[in-house]
Amino acid sequence: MKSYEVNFDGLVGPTHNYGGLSYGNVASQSNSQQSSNPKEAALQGLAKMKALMDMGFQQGVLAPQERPDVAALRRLGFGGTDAEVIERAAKEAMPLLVASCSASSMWVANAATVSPSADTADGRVHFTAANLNCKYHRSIEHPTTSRVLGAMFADHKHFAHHAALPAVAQFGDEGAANHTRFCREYGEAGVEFFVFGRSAFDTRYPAPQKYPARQTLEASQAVARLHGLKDDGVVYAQQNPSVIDQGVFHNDVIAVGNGEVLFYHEDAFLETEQMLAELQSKLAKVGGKFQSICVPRSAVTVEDAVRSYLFNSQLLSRADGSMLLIVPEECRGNERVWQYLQSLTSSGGLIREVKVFDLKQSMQNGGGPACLRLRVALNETELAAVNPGVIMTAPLYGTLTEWVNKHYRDRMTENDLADPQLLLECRTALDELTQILKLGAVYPFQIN
Ligand code: SUG
Repeated sequence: MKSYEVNFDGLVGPTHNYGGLSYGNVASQSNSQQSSNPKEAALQGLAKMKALMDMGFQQGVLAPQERPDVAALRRLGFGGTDAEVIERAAKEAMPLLVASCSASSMWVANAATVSPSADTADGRVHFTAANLNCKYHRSIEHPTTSRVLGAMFADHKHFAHHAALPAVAQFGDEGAANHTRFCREYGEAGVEFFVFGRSAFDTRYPAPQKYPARQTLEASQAVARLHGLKDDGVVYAQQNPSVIDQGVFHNDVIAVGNGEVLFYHEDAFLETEQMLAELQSKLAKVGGKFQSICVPRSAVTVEDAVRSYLFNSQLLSRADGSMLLIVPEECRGNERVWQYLQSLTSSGGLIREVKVFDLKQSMQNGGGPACLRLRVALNETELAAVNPGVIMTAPLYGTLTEWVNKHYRDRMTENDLADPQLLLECRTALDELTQILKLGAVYPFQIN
């Protein structure tokens, strides 16, 4: 049976703004308070989806969340009508209003961890929504994420959904941003690679000194258990704490994998040799031939990687077996990174082509091409069981572009978030979107 990696990209929501909310994420901190352009952000994301679809890849779309999140503000004690809740929050606790307005759900690599059916004990595709509890503005995403994923992958015969892990730092889980899967074919059993930043219970693992390590070993292990993965099909590795302290807040800022290939920076991990050997031997047990491409620090520094997002790229398999790298424009803007990419594609190796995308609006908050997509490996039968409303087609691209042009503002600053009109605009837009994507009622304002 045929199988695919389907990329579901997060549609940027109408409140996209630069709130400076993510300590440890260099771009988020350095662009704090700049004015954003939500319309441009959404159109840039849609253009990437359309381009991948046009190249023949399977592409889907994941809906944004309801923002401002009035229900979240109510839980923090702001009362009255919806307009009064926003007004009070703006007056008394602007940072909380900003957090409740973040469009951060666009980075759907953090929405969930997904294990394909070939790896799981019950032969279903498993999803665990990420609790994202390192940052308040992200910790409020998972209930709606679960409803949206449930509406997209509704058929329980093929899809199993798990609620987010306990919402405490010991089980900090950032989803697929710290998870990669190696396999020969997408539909065959593979090896799932979980990368963590620290251990919550075992003091032998070193932790970063400056910035938080968002993902714990214990969270990764819990997800592997929930999904029914075999010990032989899992490898755990620790991120190098010193790169977290340089702004590598997720592993997908320093490494990316696809098929049998891991593309990574020399400084990305601890115990790298041991980790590569384990990946090699476990992949061999399912018939695969593990390959790794290490980018030396002499060619690209960690700082270059963080600024250019070289590793936050999409590594895609083409029909002829070669691979294509989708990188952000910022890679072309960095001389060393661009030079490295030229030498990589001309070396006769597996990665033959680099395609550049302008995702500046998302990049300024620390979200590159890989952050914007959730990979779901599906066989033909499973793909047919996905809600067809969320699969990208030329007409859907046209409809969504029109929808963005009709509803989105082209400028947003902190002051705009307090505008009660914004809430109405967003709800009108999202109500229409659930009809376009055939999701049913998934947002708090549609349910309560
Ligand atoms: O969690 N930025 C996101 C970026 C997530 C990137 N995702 C992956 N690497 N997979 C984060 O730090 C910034 C929001 C703000 O500051 O307005 C933010 O949440």
